Amino acid sequence: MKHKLHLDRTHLLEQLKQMLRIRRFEEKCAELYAQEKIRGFLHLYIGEEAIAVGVMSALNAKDNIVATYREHGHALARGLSMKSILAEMYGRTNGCSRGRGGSMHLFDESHHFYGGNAIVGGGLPLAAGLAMANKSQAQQAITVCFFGEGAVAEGEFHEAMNLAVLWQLPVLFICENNRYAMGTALALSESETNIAKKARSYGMASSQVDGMNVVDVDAASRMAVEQIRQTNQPYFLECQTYRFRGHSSFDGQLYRDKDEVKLWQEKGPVIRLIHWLKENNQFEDEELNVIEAEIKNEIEVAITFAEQGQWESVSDLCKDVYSPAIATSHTDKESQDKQELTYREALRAGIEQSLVDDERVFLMGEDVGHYGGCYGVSKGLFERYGEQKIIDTPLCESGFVGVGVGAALGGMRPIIEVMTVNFSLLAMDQIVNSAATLRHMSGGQVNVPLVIRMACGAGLQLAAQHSHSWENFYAHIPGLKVLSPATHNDARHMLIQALADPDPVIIFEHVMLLNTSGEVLEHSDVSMEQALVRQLGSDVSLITYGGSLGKALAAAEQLKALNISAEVVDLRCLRPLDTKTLIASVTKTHRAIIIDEAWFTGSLAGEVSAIIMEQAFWHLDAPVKRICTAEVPIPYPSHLEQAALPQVEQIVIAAQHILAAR
Ligand SMILES: Cc1ncc(C[n+]2csc(CCOP(=O)(O)OP(=O)(O)O)c2C)c(N)n1
Repeated sequence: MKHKLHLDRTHLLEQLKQMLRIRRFEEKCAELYAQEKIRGFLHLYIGEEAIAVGVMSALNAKDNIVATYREHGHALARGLSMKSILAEMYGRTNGCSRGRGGSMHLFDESHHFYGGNAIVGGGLPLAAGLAMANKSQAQQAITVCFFGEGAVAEGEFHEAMNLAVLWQLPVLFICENNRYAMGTALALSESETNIAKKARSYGMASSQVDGMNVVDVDAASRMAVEQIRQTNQPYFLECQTYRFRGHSSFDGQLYRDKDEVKLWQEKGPVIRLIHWLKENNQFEDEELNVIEAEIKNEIEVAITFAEQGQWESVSDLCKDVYSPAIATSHTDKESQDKQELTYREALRAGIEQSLVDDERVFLMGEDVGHYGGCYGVSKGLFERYGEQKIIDTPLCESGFVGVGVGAALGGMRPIIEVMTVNFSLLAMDQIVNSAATLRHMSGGQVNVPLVIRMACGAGLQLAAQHSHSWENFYAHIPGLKVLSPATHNDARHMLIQALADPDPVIIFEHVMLLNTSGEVLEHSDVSMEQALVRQLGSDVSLITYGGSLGKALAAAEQLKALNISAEVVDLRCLRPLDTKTLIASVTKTHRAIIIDEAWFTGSLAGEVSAIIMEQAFWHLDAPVKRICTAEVPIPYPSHLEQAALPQVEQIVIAAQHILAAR
């Protein structure tokens, strides 16, 4: 690759200073770690400084950065203050992530520094998503993503490479190839050790550079950044480097010998630049002393700042898990026009309204476009709204959900469709480790206004890999909101409410509802987080959600004939749970049956039951009963599938049973 070297003396002295800042800062961090002032893992960047310094000097203030857990150097070179970085490592509220992230999660939105990601490979789709947001909003910014060569073995690496080229995203991928992923040498983990070549196989422009030479990294980065800005195509730069210290604070370095380390240290980036400057009569020892003194002073100031920082009060423990509540408006049901729609049509109407109302909204997923959606929900939308708004993705759940997370971070309002809940397991990393945590890890600086819709539930004889109810997995996670629209009206309106929410929302759409018809209002009449009593009753509360609501209502009807008055509570929002409504019902009826299509063990029904025990025990006249799916992967034959699932008859028998002693 041809690139012009930037050999201006002032610039080189600045590069040297920036590398030395990182070096001396991290040497001090190692000491502070030994003194137990810094805890957790500590991954030092020493030896690799030329990369962060070289790359950052090629960027503009508006460009985005996504880094890894070895990111002190990136943060310093990007311009985050040393004080705020050290305070973060101390866990204090004056830290750059308000003390919530620590060494591995440095954030600073004002510098477009989107973390510190401790999931190897996890940052790549996210960076592609930020780049997508930049591109959609016609910003000139690019996104730079740093990662180690260990990430190259991860699926998210390959998914991100493909998507970045396919969608022409302005991302600069910087692979910091320091030859070891913890203790595993590159040759032991990759069949092809030329990493730049892998990127080329995706059709991405790529090159290798000596990552121990800041002048080369600087020049290569400038060339790459210029090319990205001109072409809007991604670029891949493999920087060959070496870390002089262990992987982290707990590394005995048994996998490499001392001579090898010594050899690399001799060609280290700092020493090398100093030698070159001296050989070319550009540098006096006195100048080095001045730089070192300035850095020493900066470090002392940073230590004082960190040590004087406050610990967050325990009363604020759960701060920044969710954004502050937003005001929502609702229209009284009685004053509205109604229409009859299928559940599928109601979902589509919700998507369509959000596309029309908000230009930041787009729908993305496998086969949502040309095919019309796996379950036909988005049929016709591609023709009406075009490929910028209805985006077909390759089969890469982690990749496109991660892109959605990044795009949401970058100001878009993505609706991501995952074909079924079973496939969402492939995207768990991005949902749980990224979407649900970013707000908290950044100390509330960023939020992820993302909606993920997915089909769930059994009944179509789709057997053990397409039929499950795993709402409880997601309802377990702080940082997510989980909705289960059981009615046509909720199918129509919940999506719009979810998009207005600043936090990530998962919506479960039960496949057995898609073809059913029901009443839909013009406007939403109730908050998405509120449980609703769908039928009033006085003898027993049937508590349920999603695909089981119809069964509970049918059971209530049959119970009427048996002189049992059943109240039906539709939870609607599974996280946060509206405990007030369900407890009010149980304290009135004194009996509860929970109907949940998940398996018994670890189900949401178990959670609701525990809440009732804790909050309404003395109001109960009978033990709480759960009706869940049998503990078997959903079988294919219809009679076995139905035998596994909660049925109306079971609810009726259970109600009779617990009311027998009345
Ligand atoms: C998905 C995932 N798997 C495993 C780990 C544990 N882990 C942390 S760092 C690391 C090595 C990564 O090496 P590399 O990507 O080359 O980056 P480097 O540490 O050398 O900078 C491993 C295995 C992790 N954090 N994330």
